[in-house]
Amino acid sequence: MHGWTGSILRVNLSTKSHRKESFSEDFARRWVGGRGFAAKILYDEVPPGTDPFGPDNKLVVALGPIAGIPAPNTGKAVVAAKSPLTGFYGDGNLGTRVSEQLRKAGYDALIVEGKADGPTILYIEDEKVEFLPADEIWGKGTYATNDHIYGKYGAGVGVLNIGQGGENLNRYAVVRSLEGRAGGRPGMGAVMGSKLLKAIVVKGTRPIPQADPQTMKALGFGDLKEVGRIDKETGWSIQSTTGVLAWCNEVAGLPVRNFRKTRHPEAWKIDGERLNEARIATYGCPNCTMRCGITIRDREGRESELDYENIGLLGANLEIFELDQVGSLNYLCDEYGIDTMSAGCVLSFYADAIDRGAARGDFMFGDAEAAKKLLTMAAHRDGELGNLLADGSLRMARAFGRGSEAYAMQVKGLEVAAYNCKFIPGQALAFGVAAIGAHHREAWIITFELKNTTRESYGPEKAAKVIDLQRIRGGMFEFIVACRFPWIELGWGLDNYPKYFNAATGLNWGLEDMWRVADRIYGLIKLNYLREFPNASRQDDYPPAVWFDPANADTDGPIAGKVLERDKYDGLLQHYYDQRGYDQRGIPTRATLARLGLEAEAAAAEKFGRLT
Ligand code: PTT
Ligand code: SF4
Repeated sequence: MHGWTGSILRVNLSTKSHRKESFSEDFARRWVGGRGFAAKILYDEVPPGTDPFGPDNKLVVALGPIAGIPAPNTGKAVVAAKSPLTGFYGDGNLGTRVSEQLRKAGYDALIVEGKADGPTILYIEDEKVEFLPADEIWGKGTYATNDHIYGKYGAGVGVLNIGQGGENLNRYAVVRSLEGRAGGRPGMGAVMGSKLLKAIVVKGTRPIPQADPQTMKALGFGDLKEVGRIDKETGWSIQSTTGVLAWCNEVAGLPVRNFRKTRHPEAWKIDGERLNEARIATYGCPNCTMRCGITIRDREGRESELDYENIGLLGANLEIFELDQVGSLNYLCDEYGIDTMSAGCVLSFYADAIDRGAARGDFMFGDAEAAKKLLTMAAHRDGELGNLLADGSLRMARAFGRGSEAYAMQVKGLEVAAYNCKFIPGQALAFGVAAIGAHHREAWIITFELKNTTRESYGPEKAAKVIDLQRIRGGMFEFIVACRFPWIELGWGLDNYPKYFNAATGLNWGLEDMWRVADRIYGLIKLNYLREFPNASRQDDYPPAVWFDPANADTDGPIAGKVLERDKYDGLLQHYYDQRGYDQRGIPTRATLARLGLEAEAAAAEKFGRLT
């Protein structure tokens, strides 16, 4: 077997033991890596009903056959576990040197099980595995933790770590890496915290196995250069992801005031142009020539890295239009290691609930100083309110009652990304059917939808496009493990990826082979969902109810008077199910499961939920 190391490192924190396990070629071809490995491992090893914060939950860090090798944007890793936010499979993808270092250490994945008896740093160097005390840094934020680890192990190691959010089991705590990156929105950082695992440090010294290293080298280095050239030519990284903010405002797709409004006259104050003017430094993941991380000075004078999602949800959605204040909120999320997106939605929901009389309190939209205090309380589970905020908007809505669930901006418990879909049916569907809850990672159909079809359409072409994008974004990039930005932002050809994959593995795959693996992974995550929620229904694939509410329609602008229509959305959802081969509840049928080669997994699911 080429391209894979063929080994997984299994570590048990309770017994302080570890084992190197090999996997078969069949496993490698069926699941490839990253999200594929993680979904399969968690399906087989974490039974339904497992407490996400208990020692039986497992944290998986998984890489793919091109992760870490010099080719465009391969410095990424998938972190996954049963999510404490959504109650089923959850994952995220973050830039980190772990991608290269873990593979150099001889592993394609790491499984962490059990619970340590005290704060721990897991140190991995090739065959050596150590469980080191982390008392010195427990209670500290991610920046201080990073400094400590850098100081101790040198800047070249791969690191994943958590802040106070993860330690205190905030349900949307993320995992952070040294490159100023964060991942695992559905609480992967809290799973680390529940295991008293403060950080994972990885160092590898061996070459990453490749079938054809010469071709890979020529191809990879040449293409890295070319991607960098295209980025310069197009100027994409001048504003990076934040270029989209002004557009969202123009097309009435920006989240403003807990998604009540879709545009704001002051949005220009926090857009990509302003961000670039305020830039003090640029950061990127390893193996990247289009570095997209833009940092600014925040209100307190600290360096804070901002992307579109962060500005959209901590800025516009809270009606905070001072960039340095948005930078401060973003800095706190990074320091505490909590997801900026869920944090933004949680605070906007709280302000909205107070406004509508469902909750008590004096927090108001636009109040940046109060928002800072609330983020700190949420990260530390400080008092009753801190506890409530740390549990995410769905649990808050259930506690508030009074119909507030309608405007808790989440699907399956995961808060929505910064696209206001009150009249964007295809993107609303993309949130509804995303594998792990309302993430934009899998199907970002909004630009296609607004530029190439009619906005009003609920036709099968939109369901088809969502599936295409899921195969590419939620599938291929998540299991070969590479950043999708060269493709989506610079138009770097998708055909390049099978080339890298084949040079690494010696196989002869095309894109169709990739889509088959992608569909299998989607099918498996659905089975995982069914096992955890045997009463799964199509209602679970609906976006927030407020997007269907005529009382929430814009009063002026391009979509004045318009909202999503429930019966039409249901039709669009049915197109999606029909094209995927799913039943009326959104669960793959037996015939589909057989086509995907998931017979054994289906048999395991049937003990818990019905298949049709
Ligand atoms: C991702 C989600 C995103 S997606 C953003 S901004 W984006 C937020 N970033 C956060 C942050 O920062 N700090 C923090 N405390 N919380 C944060 N939460 C949010 O997390 C990310 C880039 C971006 S920037 C995007 S779109 C692309 N995402 C990719 C992906 O998902 N897969 C892939 N193969 N390639 C991708 N390339 C791009 O990577 P989650 P990152 Mg993160 C600081 O992981 O859980 O999926 O949430 O990954 O390394 O920070 O890079 O406008
Ligand atoms: Fe990382 Fe951005 Fe480069 Fe992607 S484009 S690898 S997210 S720096």
